[in-house]
Amino acid sequence: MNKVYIAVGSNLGNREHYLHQALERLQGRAGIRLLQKSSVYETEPVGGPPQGKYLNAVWKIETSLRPKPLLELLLSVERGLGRKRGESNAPRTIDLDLLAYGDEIVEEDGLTIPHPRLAEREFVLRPLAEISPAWRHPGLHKTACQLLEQWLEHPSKS
Ligand code: PH2
Ligand code: MG
Ligand code: MG
Repeated sequence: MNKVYIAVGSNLGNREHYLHQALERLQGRAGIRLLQKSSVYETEPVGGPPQGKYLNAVWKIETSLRPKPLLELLLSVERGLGRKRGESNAPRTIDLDLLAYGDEIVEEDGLTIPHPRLAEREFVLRPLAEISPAWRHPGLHKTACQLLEQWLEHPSKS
């Protein structure tokens, strides 16, 4: 079984409802088990057009699905919850990003793991460091805690 981190975000409509529904739908699938979830953080939007605040969280799951089928599942849950794809960084009902998959490094078309902007995003690093401070980024060789400290010393806004 593989340990996977998923970053979730919502800033459109009933945000709590979308987070809750996304978790229900993922947990309802064979081959997925929730191990841990972070607190829910309300965060200022980073990038994109003017838009409302986000709710963000990170979930740790255990899964038998390989990265590509897991990504397809995340995208199908997003679609099922009314996610429309258009302009990048536009407001969304739900965003489910595959942050990390065990300590694998994956670079395929449409899929980069760990998530390429993980270390630049406070809204990801805070919930990740809350549940797994000692998790180590397999490419940057730093823990979630160290990445958050690094971000706080040199905040980036991407
Ligand atoms: N997601 C983005 C862009 N900006 N800002 C916040 N606060 N939270 C997000 O989840 C987020 C964002 C692209 O996926
Ligand atoms: Mg995202
Ligand atoms: Mg996404």
